Amino acid sequence: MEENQMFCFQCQETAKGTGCVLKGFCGKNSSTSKYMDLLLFVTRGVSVATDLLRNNNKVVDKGVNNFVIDALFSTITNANFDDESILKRVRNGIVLRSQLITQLKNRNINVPDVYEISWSGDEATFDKTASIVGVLREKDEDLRSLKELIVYGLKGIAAYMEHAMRLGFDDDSLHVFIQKTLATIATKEMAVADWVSLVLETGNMGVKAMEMLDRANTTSYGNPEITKVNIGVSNKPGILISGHDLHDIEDLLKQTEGTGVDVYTHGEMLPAHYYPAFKKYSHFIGNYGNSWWKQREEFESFNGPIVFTTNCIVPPSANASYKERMFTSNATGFPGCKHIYANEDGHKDYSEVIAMAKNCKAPDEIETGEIVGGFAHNQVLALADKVVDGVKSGAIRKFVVMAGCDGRMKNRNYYTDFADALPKDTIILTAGCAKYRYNKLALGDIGGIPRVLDAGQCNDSYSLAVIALKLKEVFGLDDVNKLPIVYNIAWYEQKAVIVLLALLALGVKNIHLGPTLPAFLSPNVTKVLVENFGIGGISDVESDLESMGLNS
Ligand code: SF4
Ligand code: SF3
Repeated sequence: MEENQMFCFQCQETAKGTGCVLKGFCGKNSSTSKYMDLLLFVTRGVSVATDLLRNNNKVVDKGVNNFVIDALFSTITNANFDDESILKRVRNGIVLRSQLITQLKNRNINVPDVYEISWSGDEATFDKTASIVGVLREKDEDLRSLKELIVYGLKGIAAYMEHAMRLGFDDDSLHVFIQKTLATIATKEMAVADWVSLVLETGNMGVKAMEMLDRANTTSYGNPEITKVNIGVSNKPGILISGHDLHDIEDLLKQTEGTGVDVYTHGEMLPAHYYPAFKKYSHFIGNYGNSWWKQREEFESFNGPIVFTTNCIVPPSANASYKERMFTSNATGFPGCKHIYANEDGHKDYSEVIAMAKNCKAPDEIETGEIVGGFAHNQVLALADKVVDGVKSGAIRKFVVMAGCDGRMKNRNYYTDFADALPKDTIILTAGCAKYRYNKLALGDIGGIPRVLDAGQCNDSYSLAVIALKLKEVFGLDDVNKLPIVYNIAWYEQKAVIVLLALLALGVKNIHLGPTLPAFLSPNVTKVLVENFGIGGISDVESDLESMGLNS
C-alpha cells in the first residue's frame, strides 16, 4: 500500500459501500486510521504473548487486560479522532509487549515467528509498518471477512466490558477469550469452517459480556423502570452528556447537584433516565435532541458544555461554536478537546466543565413534551401477564425487534416509514440509538402497553433476548424462532456487530439487517450467513412488511 493511504470498512457508512481509502466518511483522517491499524497490530502482539504465558500457567497482569480492552474500544467507529492519543496507546503497547516477550524468554518459552512479535517497535518505522499491517494484510477475501467480523465483534465486547469494569465487574474468561482470539488471528491458519465456529463463539462471549454489563448497571443503579423523559429544557445553564458510560453520568450528577447547573442526556445516554438511582436528582432535566449524527446542529443550540463518554463523536465543522465546549473521556478523543481522566478510584472531576457551564446560556428549546422508555427485562417481565394475555387474545399479533444504531444516511428514513406503516396490533421492541427514527411518532398503545418498548442502550439488546427467552418458556415453545417475533435490525458500528453475533449465538434466525449489509462480508461469507442463519437485507417498506408477515 502507498503511504498516506488507508483502508477501513468496519462501519455501515463506509465509502461507496466498499471501503474508505483516502479519508473516513466518518471524518477519520488517513493518519488516524493507520495508527489505529498499528495499535491493533501491537495489541495482537501483546495478545500472542499473553496467550502463550497463560498456556504455560503464568498469571497475566490486570494492566495488560485493561490495555487490550481500551485499545479495541478506542478504534471503534467515531470514538477517537486524535492521533496523539492513539500513538500514546501504541507506545504503551510496545512497552507491554517487550515486557511480556522478556517474561517468555526468561522462561524459555518459544515465541512464534510472526511480525506482531518480531517488529522492532522503532518509532522511525511507525508509518511504514502501519501501512502494511491493516485489514488488507490478509489477501484472501473470505478469510479477511471472517477475521474482521470477529475483530469487530471483539471491539463490541471490549466496549461493553469497559463500562462493566468501571463499575467493579469483570470476568477473566472474557479477557482470556479476547486475547486468545487475537493471537489466533495473528498466528494460525485455519479452515473457513473453523473461523465460522470462532464467529459463533465470539457471539457467545458477546452474550456473556452484555449479561455482565446488565448486571453491573442494574446492581449499581437499580432496574430500569417505565419513565417519562422530558425533551424540553429549563431556564438554567446545562451540561450535555452523551455516550454509554453510566459511571460517568453518576459522577456528573453528584458533582452538579446544588450548583445551579442542570444535566441533560444526548443520544445513547437517554436510558440513564430510566434508572432509579438517577431519578432522584431534580437537576437531571431530560434528553436534549436526537441521535449522534444530529450533533452539529443540536450542540450549537445547546449552548453549554458537552461531555463524550463513548462514541459517537461527529467532528465539528470548522466554524462550530461548540468545539471549545467539547470534553472527551475514556476511549474517546478529539484533537484540541480537553480529556477528562479518571482518578485512582475511577472517579472523574468535572469541576472545569461545571465552571464553564455556569458562564453559558441555558439551552435553546428545540422540542417539547415527553418520551416513554424503561422497558428492560425486569420491567417487561413485571408486565408479563398483560403481554401474554395480549398475545393470547390476538390484541398483539407480533413483536418487531427494531434495535440497533442510527446513522446519517438518507436511506434510514426507511425505519421511520417502516415503524409508521406497521399494523396497529404490533409492538416494536427496541434498544440503541436506532429508536430515534421512530420514538417520537404517535404510535399509541395496545391495552396500555406502548407500541414502542425501549429497553435502553444498544447493550440492552441483551434485555430483548431475555424477554424473548422468557416468552418462549411461558408459551412452552422448544424454539425461540417459533415466537411471534420478527427482527429488523439497523446497524452502524461494531457494537451492533456483537449484538448481531450474540443473537445468532442464541439461535435467533431470519434477522433482517439494514440499511445495507456490511461491506466486510464477502459474497461467500454472506452466503454462509444466509444459508445457516437466514440473515437477509431489507428492500422497501411494503415488500418487507409482506415478507415479514406484517401486512395490515
Ligand atoms: Fe470509513 Fe466507517 Fe472506517 Fe470511518 S469507521 S473510516 S466511515 S469505514
Ligand atoms: Fe448509536 Fe453510535 Fe451504535 Fe449504542 S451511539 S448504538 S451508533
